[in-house]
Amino acid sequence: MEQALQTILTQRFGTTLDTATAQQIYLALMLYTKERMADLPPAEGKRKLYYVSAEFLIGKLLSNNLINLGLFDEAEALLARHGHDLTDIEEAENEPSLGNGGLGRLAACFLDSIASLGLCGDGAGLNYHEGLFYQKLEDNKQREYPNPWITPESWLTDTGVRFTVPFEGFSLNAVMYDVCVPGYNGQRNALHLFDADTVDECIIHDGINFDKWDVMRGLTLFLYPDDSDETGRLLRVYQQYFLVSATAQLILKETAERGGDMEHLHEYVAVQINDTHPTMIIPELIRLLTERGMSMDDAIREVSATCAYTNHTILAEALETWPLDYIRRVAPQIVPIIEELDRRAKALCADPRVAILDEGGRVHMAHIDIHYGYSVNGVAALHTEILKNTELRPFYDLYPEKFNNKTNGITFRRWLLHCDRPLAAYIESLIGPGFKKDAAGLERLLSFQKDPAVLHELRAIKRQNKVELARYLKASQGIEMDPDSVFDIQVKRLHEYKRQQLNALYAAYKYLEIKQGRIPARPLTMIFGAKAAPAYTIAKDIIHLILCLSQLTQSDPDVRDHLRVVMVENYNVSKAAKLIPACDISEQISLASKEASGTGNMKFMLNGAVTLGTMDGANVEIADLVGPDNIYTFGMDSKQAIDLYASGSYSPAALYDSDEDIARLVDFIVDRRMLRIGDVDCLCRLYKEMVTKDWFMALPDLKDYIAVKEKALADYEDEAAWSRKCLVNIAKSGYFSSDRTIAEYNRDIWHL
Ligand code: 26V
Repeated sequence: MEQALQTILTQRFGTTLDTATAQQIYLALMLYTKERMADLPPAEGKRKLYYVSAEFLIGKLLSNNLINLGLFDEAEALLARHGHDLTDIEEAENEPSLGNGGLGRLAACFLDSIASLGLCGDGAGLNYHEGLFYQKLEDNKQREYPNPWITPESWLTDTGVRFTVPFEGFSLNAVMYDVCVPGYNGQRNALHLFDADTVDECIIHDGINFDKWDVMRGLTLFLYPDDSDETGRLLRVYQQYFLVSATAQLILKETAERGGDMEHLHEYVAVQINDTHPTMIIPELIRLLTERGMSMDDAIREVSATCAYTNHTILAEALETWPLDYIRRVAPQIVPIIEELDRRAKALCADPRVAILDEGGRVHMAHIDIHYGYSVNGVAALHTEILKNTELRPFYDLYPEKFNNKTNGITFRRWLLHCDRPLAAYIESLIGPGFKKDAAGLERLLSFQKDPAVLHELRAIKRQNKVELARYLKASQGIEMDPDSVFDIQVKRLHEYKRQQLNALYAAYKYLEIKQGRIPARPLTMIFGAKAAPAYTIAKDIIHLILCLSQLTQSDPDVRDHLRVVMVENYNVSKAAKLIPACDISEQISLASKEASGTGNMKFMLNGAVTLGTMDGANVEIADLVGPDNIYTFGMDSKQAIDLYASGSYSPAALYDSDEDIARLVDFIVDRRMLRIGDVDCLCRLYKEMVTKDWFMALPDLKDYIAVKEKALADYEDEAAWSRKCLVNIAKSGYFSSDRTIAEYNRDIWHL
């Protein structure tokens, strides 16, 4: 490695390992790693998986790739000999933000596990030049900026493969870039990212604005362009069709090259449709097969035996429907196929709840997937039950055999071995290296539950991680944090159902307690990180609320030594890797039934944080695994929440009027101390929303939340008992390895 890096540095920059800049060393390491990955044999198999997704939140790749190649330690030691720290070198890498949150990160973890299990399966997505926006916090508000990440040399390799994607009135050239996905066991797969060669960043102006009519130049600029107007929504349809048309062409090309027989496509190909964004791959594959001479009946049968669908949400507003007219304007060639699929579905079942085309002319994307796919899965046990019994009940009655659960998972390579090296090394010293290949082996840690030296060391590692995080946030955002305070962390996309507002109301509670002289035993640091969709007003108001609380607590000498509220700017994968190992309390407080799974909850658990959460998503499975002593749960359960919605009887105003404790905290949003700091319109709008709508029912759970959080903070003071909870959480987290999840997908769905 030394010789190879030295050669690259000399040839490219006329420099040496001793004198090169971090940027130059990063580039040399990246090029070297790319070469090593190209040496790996590609995974092979008769049936090949295509994991099709609008998002792949892969994060920075250098360390992850080095770990999977088994080269990390060598690289680290080599750099150290030349006076460099691999962590600093990593800072030189741009982070691609090709996802919003859990759904995209899940896809990235899955690619890692598919390759590590030696399965033959590639990802297919889009090469967004700016990804999701870059978030800056200015004047206590979120502002959006472009987030470019592609440099002349990057992990992307132009494959030379091109497909023509036909749109109404014009066509675009889909350029296929590959990102290599090395498995932990020495095989490789690929992530194919399609791009339009006409895209042009120059059309971006004033933050993240651009002319959304200009499809040719704007197609793959951003992930989720603002869809608050029709042009934005149409652009989403253009993006989706571009993705699926290129992917479908790739599938047929590769299948032919592998000697596959199109008449039996499903024997050679499995397509996993990640949420409904790639749903049009179903009519597109049917179109391409019929174009090649297959009958409509045969094409529908083959495609239905090839495609499987994963549902990631029950939120009605997130279940995609597109006007058929939009699809006609973008890709009219698939409209007759969608109409045919709809006719057949209606002939099978007259129930309008399972129709593909509704009376308003909208296409229900998930309905295409369920009728014309062979598997429908939810992403956590509770979520799948809700799909079967409530949200997709009529479909479950029609096709009970299609429904199955695949509880999400995370790759332990990134979320333990890479992000918390001291903890991983300590675990290895206790139980040996077996857990790195088989995460279930972590259970062996349970035998140390009563070992005071182990419990003490776990606490020491956590403290050191908190010191590192404090140092990082001081350097990056000028934030002071006390590593001896409790680090309570809620990092995830901003959405009302995730209830960051509930956590913010706790901050108001704590502030008022401290002002009244009730000083906590130990200071508390409440850390938030979240991006809000640019057009989601209330979400941005919640960010504003948190930032105002941050300024208020920080500027009050009575409070700042006991309570600190911190908002991390531009929360992303690499920040997650710094935050999660430093966490004491993991906030997973969604309204029960609304968080399909959550995957942050798993990452925190694996890194020895204790969950404070509702009985929602995978929290339910975490609670089952660790037992009631090792998790803090509160609030309504999913049945209560679903029933309360169904009864239509919830009135936040009535609760506010009848409970002065709740009223006092909600009122604090518009307290004069807050209005002095913040934007009156934003705070008043949020206050009004909480009192009159509170659609995700934060107020009924507020008092229980406060009580349980107080209990957790009190328990933290018993060092050994708390450390034991951390240990049990780590030991029981093996179930949430994405290797387990992927093995189940393969066993039950893909059969690769
Ligand atoms: C999408 C949208 C789009 C429009 C407005 C509001 C809204 C709200 C939520 C969503 C979520 C889309 C799907 C998604 O990202 N689901 C997440 O998938 C993760 C991986 O399975 C899972 O862990 C999270 O619980 C789930 O929210």
